[in-house]
Amino acid sequence: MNKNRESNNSIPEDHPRYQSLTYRHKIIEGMKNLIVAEAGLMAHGRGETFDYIMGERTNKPAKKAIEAAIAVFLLAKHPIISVNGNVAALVPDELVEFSKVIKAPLEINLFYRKEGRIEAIKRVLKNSGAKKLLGTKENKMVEIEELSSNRRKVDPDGIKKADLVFIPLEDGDRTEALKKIGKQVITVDLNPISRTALWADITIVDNIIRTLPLMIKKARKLKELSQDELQSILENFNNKKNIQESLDLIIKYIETQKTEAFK
Ligand code: PTJ
Repeated sequence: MNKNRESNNSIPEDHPRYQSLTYRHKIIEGMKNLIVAEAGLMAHGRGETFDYIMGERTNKPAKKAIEAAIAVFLLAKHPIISVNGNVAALVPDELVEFSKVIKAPLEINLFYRKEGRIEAIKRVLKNSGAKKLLGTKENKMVEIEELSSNRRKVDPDGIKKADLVFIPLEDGDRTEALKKIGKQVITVDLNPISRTALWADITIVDNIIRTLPLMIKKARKLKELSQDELQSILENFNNKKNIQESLDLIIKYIETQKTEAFK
């Protein structure tokens, strides 16, 4: 194989940051196709920064949070997966597969409701094999009063009636609102001190591109467990402590880089 072969997005496959640049390209393409909001580019950049200072790998606290998250999913009566533009652009196949394995529907829920975005996201998820999508019929939507952003518009058969809402890569105020109306919340957020990360019941501090495949694997495994066994996973999980462990890893990584990077 020609080591310098370029893929169709002009990124040489032997580039040391090939994977990161490929996902960056997906976000850019997604923005051109209306899947991703303009602000989604900045959100992605912020995520990259946190990923960088955690060594760009799924750390132990993230693995613990993934296990707890799957236990919560399997114990929930009406779980739902909320999909925004960035997630749809980065991991559409994995979203659809996870939805099938964990038996939770996908609901498109956007902060920036620009004309054509719902259709664009619907298209990408259908191409990945989604059969049923919630949040796509404007005249059917109801509102969550506690929320003033566009995210207040939800599907009555999805987020509205859910007891558990999975909100990966989320902006500030929704987690707080969802908690106030009694929902359980799971998030994936590379920023361990974002408002969403701090308010969620389970915070997976990791990159969604690594997390979702691991969640699918874990779901297949934990499906075999009894309700009591799932409960005991939760009893041994402390979200606050887990976030603090992620922060410790960042501190440790930077401390190490302080010497390693200059060798
Ligand atoms: O598609 P829309 O209209 O619903 O809008 C989606 C965005 C992401 C633009 C919107 O929700 C937003 O502005 O979000 P924020 O406030 O930028 O927060 C997104 C969070 O996700 C930040 O804390 C980022 O660090 C984090 N993040 C970004 N990329 C990743 C990530 N976390 C995990 N994996 C990533 N790949």
